[in-house]
This record gives sequence, C-alpha cells and structure tokens, in this order.
Amino acid sequence: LVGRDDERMGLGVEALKRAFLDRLVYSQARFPEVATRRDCFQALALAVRDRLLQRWVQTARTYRDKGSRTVCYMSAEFLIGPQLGNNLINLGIFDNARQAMAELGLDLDMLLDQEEEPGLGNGGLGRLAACYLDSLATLEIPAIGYGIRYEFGIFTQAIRDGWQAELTDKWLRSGSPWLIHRPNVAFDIKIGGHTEHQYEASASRRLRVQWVPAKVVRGTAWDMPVLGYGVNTPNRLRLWSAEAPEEFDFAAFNAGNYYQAVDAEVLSETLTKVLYPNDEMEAGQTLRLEQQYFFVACSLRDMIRLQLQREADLSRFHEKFVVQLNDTHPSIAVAELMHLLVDDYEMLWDEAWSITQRTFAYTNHTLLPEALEKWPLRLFQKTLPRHYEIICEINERFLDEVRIRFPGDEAVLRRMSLIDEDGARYIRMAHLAVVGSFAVNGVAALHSELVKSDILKDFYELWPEKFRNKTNGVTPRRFVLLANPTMSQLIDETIGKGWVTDMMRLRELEPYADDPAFREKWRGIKRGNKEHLVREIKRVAHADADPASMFDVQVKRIHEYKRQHLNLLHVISLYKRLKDNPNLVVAPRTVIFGGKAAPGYRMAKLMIRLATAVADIVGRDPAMHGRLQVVFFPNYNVKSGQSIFPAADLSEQISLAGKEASGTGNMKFQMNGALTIGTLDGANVEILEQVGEENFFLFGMNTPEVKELRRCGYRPRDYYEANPHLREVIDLIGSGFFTRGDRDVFRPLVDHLLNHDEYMLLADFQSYIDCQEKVSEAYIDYERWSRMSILNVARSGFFSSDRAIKEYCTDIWRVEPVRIELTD
Ligand code: 26Q
Repeated sequence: LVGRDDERMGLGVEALKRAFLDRLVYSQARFPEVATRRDCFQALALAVRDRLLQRWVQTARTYRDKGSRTVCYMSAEFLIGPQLGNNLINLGIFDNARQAMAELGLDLDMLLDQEEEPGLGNGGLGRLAACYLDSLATLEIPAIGYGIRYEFGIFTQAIRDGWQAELTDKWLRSGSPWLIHRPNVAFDIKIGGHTEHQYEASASRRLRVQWVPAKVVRGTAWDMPVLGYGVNTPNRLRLWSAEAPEEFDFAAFNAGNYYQAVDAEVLSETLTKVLYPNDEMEAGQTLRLEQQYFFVACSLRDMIRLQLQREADLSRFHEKFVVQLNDTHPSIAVAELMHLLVDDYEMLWDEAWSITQRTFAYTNHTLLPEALEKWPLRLFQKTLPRHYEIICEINERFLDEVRIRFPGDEAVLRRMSLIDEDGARYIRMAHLAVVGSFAVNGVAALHSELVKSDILKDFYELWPEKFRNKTNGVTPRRFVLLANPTMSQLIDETIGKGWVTDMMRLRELEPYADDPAFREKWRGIKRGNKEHLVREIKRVAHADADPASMFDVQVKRIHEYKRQHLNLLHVISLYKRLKDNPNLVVAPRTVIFGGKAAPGYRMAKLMIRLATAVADIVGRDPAMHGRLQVVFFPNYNVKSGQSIFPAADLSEQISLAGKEASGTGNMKFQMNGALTIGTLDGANVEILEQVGEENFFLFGMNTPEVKELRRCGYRPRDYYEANPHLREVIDLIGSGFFTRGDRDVFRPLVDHLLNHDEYMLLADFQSYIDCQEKVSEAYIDYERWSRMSILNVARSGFFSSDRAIKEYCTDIWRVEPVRIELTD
C-alpha cells in the first residue's frame, strides 16, 4: 500500500519542504507568494498528518491481525490542546521542521501559533484523558479514546471591566486538519419514548422488550490520530458527532448568558453542539444526559461491531475490550451494554451481567459529595425509559446481595441503593458505576483513601477487592519537552536523552543541584522562560511584568474550594505591610492568576473580579513598583499553560485539605522547576513525599484537623476577631478600597467568609501568611532556591503519565504492548 520510498514518508528537511509546498498547492490551492499564515499552518499540518496516517494504517492492520485486547477510554472530555507541535515532537522531526520552514522563509513558532486549540474539556479531568492517550500510544498499548466532537468547546474567556465575559469557541471555523470524518461509521441512537413488553409465542415464552423512541439521532465518527513518542503507534481518538436535525429544547438550556450568546438557530440543530462549561454536577439538564447517552451508545455499538468482525458472538467481549469510565459521565454505559446484550443480542440476564461487570472499570475524580452525578428520576425515565427499567432490575438484584451481607440494616439499603429516595428521587450514577465495574479507583493516594472511608464507604465494606489507587500523571512530552525546550536541552546535555520516556532517570540530576555552574545555567533558563511569559502577558493582559521578580502562579479553574481568594488575602496582606513599612525586606513578586469560572457560578466570577480589582489598585500604586504586582492572565488553556508552567517560580496548590482529588497542574509546575506552596491535599501529599519537606512549602490544616474543626463547630468570625492583621485585610476588601468606594461589589464574598467560610480560609490564613514569609526568604537566597528547584525537577519522575498508565495496564486492564513495525 505505502512503502518506505513513498514521497509522503520522508522526515528529512528536504522531504518536509517538498511535502509542505505540495500540500500548499494541492490541498490549499495556494502558491507561496499569496499564502496566508493560516494556509501555511494548514499545509504543514497536512504534511505532518500524511506521516501519521501512514503509521496509522499499519497500526490498525496489526491490531486487527493480532486480535489485540484493547483499552477503551470513555470520557465526555478530551482536552487535547494544539496538536502540531506535539506531533512534530513525537515524530522526532521538530528541529527538521523548524529548519525546513526557515529555508522557506517561515518561522515555525509563528506557524504553531496559528493553531486553534481544541478545547474539548473543562479542566483537569479532560486534560488527564489527553495525557493518558499520549502515554498509551507511547507505551504501544492498543487503545481507543471515545468521546464527543463538540462543535463549540470550552468558552473563550475575555476580561471586560474586570469581569469574566464568555465568548463562543469556534475551533472548527476553518476545519481541523487532524480530524478525519468517517461518514460510514454511523449509528442511529434512540432517545425518549416508551417501552413495550411482550412474551414470545414460542415454548420459552421469553420476555421481549421493545423500546419505541420519541426521536432518533444519527452519530458519525470523527477520528484523530494520537501518535506515541518515538514509536510507530498512532492510536485512535474517536469522537462522535450528532447529525439528525432535531428540535432544540430551549427550556432546558437557559441557564445563563453564555447560552444566550450562542446562536439560537445553530443550537437547535444538534446534540453535540456545545460542551457544558461547568466542571461540577448541575442536575436537571436533559441535553447533557442525552450527550452522555449518545456518545456511549455509539461507542459500545462500535466495539460490538469490531468484536463481531473477529468472533461469532459476544461471549468473549470482556476478554477483547476493557472500558475505563472517566468519572460517571459515561457510566450509563453499564445499563446500555445490558440493553444491547439482553434486548438486541438476546442474551440471558446473568450472562450479560457477568460480561458487563468484567468489562468496566470506574475512576472517581471528586471528593465533594454534592458533585457526585445524579439525575432526577422523572427526567431520566423520560429520556431513557428502557435504561430506567434496566437500572431498577440491577438495583433489585444488587440490594438482595446487600441484604445478605448486612441483614436487617434498612439504613444501609437506603444509602447504597442506585436510587436516592430521600425527598426528590434521583438516579445515583456513581453507585451504578461501582456496581457495574470490577475496579474502582481514586486519582491520588489520599483521595483513594477518602473514597474508601467517606464517599463510597459502604461499597468498600461490601467489595474491598474492587478498590485501588492510581495517582494521576502528566505527559512530559507536551509539558516538558515541547513547553520547555531550553531546560530539556540542558537535561539532555547533562544526563542524556532517555529521561523523556523514563522519567525516574531525572534522579541523575540530583548531584548537579550542588554544582554552582549548573545552577547558574538553570537560573538563566528560568529567566529566559520568564522573559517569554512577560511578552505574552504584555500581549494578552497589556501589563508590564518584571522578570527579575518571583513569578508566583495559580492557574486552574476558579472554585471556592481551590481558594484563589486565600491567595488574594495574602496579596492584600503583603500590600498592606509594604505600605506600612516601605523598608520591609521581601522578595519582589509578580502574582499571576489564570482560570475560567463556570458561567453560572456567581462566587467564582466574583473571585475573578477581586483578582482584577486588586491587580488594578496594586498596579497603579507607584510604591509597589518593583516590589509587588498582580496579573490576571485571561483565557488560561492548554496553549497558554505551555508558556506559564516553564516560567513559574512558585506553584500555588492551596485547596482546603480533603477537597482536591489530585490536581495535575501541581505536577506540571514541579516538572518545570517551580517550588510548591501547598496544603496536604490531593497529589500534593505525594509531591511532598518525593521532594522532601525541605523542598516544599507546607502550610495549613490536614484532613483530620479539618474534620475535627468542623465537628466542633467552625466559627470563622472568631479568627477575624482574634487576628488584627486578618481583620485589616478583610476590612480593606469590604471598605470599597479596591472598587472606587463601592462597598457593595464584594459584600457577598466578605459576608460569606465571615459567616460561613465553608472552605476555612480564615482558619488557614495565618499559617499561609507565615509560610509565604518563608518562601520570600528562600527566594532571596537564590543559590538555595536554585538548588531546591533542581531537586524538584530531579524528583518529578513519579508524576509522568507513563508511570500512571503502566499501573493501570498491570493492575486493572491486563493489557500488553503491541509493537508496530513499519514494513514496505
Ligand atoms: C457533570 C455533570 C453535568 C455537567 C458537568 C459535569 C462535570 C464536568 C466536568 C463534572 C465534573 C467535571 C470535571 C471534573 C474535574 O476536572 N475534576 C478534576 O479531575 C482531575 C483529574 O483527576 C483532578 O486532578 C482534580 O483534582 C479534579 O478536580
């Protein structure tokens, strides 16, 4: 079909130049003199895509011939970010591409900058799925990512008058060179309607159930190749797009201004138009449930089709496929597989259930009980009438098992039921996922313990063998090699190249922490990265930042539990102390914030307003010049993250202990030489364990202390009254000082802190301020800081997503690598 001597295979500079010019003419219909930057990006992307597809065909053929066991990673979100740079890195042709473009008078960085970011996710959970696809391919594991091709990804954030404004994300405006449409991979998916029950006339008089839908939506596949680093394995990311023109339910979709901003006509067309921008559960949105069901139904039909190509029936389905459920968003798959096996393939319930339970594994990503996904029973029944019946059947059989294990315990039955019957009735998706899966995992050591002791305690007592931990990881290809080329090169020169796929080898950097010449180079690299970020800050936030100051960074979704406002309390405290004592010796700081707030989350939007208000006042004060500055970096996303992580000195990971399941930004900062100031929460606990307490700034209560304080009755106002400095800081916010005398703007925030303070900022305030004082002292001693920074990178290997994926492979999926050879 295609061979080594194929024109489209060449990876050298000359071949890339020819391929680029070829694609410019034959795909873009442009001659070089009139080509726009966009044309040039498309041409290079298509030239690179040719090289991926060649390998892809070979991979697909190998998997088919070998009948390889395949991991299906099901996720409503894949926050993959720009693809060109990563594909060049993974193909090993980044430098050749740069040279080829330079010889044609083009700058590769300019071309990379043209790519629209596919923002098909909210934050951590979606980005984790993308890192895992990178590692699966790099480790040569047969895998498919199944998800949704949203036409509009996460909104673009603009800052207007200091407030967040949401703009629609039209990432497909000029098409994506990476997506390949497969209109003949299509399934018709039923939604709504009712069921009809009939006994067969035959001797068995078997019950047959017919689902008569209210509407049918057609799903078609769009595939994106995901190439591994230094291997010939591109795996498949298969995203489903809805095609049937259906009336749009406006009543269910009027949650806020963001939706109104989206063109109503376009919206009414389809199911897969828009990603829901809340990274938390919000009950009662029919379209969201339809999205989840739609992509799961398409994906399972796709897997069944593949299995029936290989074998005569579905009895060994679970041997050929394992499905990882990325949180409960795809957990309706448990009921859907039962529906397909029992209703369509006429399997007996017990055999179908045995296959189902051996197919699924479930990852939990939250510790907030209110964030566990649940659907109002009536809404669920209306949308998925057959699945409602199946869930009732699963529930009855399950509760029989619970009765045997806990005789006479009515309370435990109520707690564990798949249906919440206290007050308004709901379907509990986490319970469905646990009952239907053979493995359940949390995403950091502490989180997995809390899953067992708190949120899924009863299930742990029933089935302790199902529960595991898989601490998250991030891909060093994107977040180190691509994002931080200068540091990567220094590491290459120092310990050789193998570290990119064997991150524990970074330990070999440890001796260089004591080498003054190495430390000097290390500082030079950080300085260069900061100067790059300074230019970005100028471009997007129109502010001048000082690269000599400490870059103190908190980038992540805006949430009260993540406590960006605790960071702001420190900024205001520092501002006050500098005003009161101009001779105070502290490290100059630039405090950088970035992150989106869910459009309907008022307090989160107010936190953004507080950050921009403080940035404004501090920025206008000449006394703060060269001492303190605050920047809100708009529209934090994967692409801007790649400029931010390498430039950070200090990583803020300050959630209330017991609330952040893991965090993954914390790992990206560490890999780029930032030191962490953080609580004992999520994966911070393991970062601290890896780097040692002398290389980590720890503050605040731990999880048992938080529980104890809550048990005793937490009264935030006591802290306010007992601590004059805290009082000063809070009063300054309340006084209208940051809002030209308007005392109303931040009143909800101040009132909330003084009267409720669910996330206990006031309890952790003094500990945080004292810890920031230690940070400042350490930064001034720049030889010490460099040493700590180097040791942080040297000890970051554990947080590679390769380590995480290897653990999933051996402990949950039982899959083996399949080597892909390129033959002629
Ligand atoms: C659910 C139902 C309806 C609408 C929206 C949602 C929804 C969407 C996205 C619920 C949650 C999310 C995203 C959650 C998330 O990103 N969680 C983060 O996952 C990371 C990866 O494991 C962890 O590191 C973070 O600690 C966790 O907060």
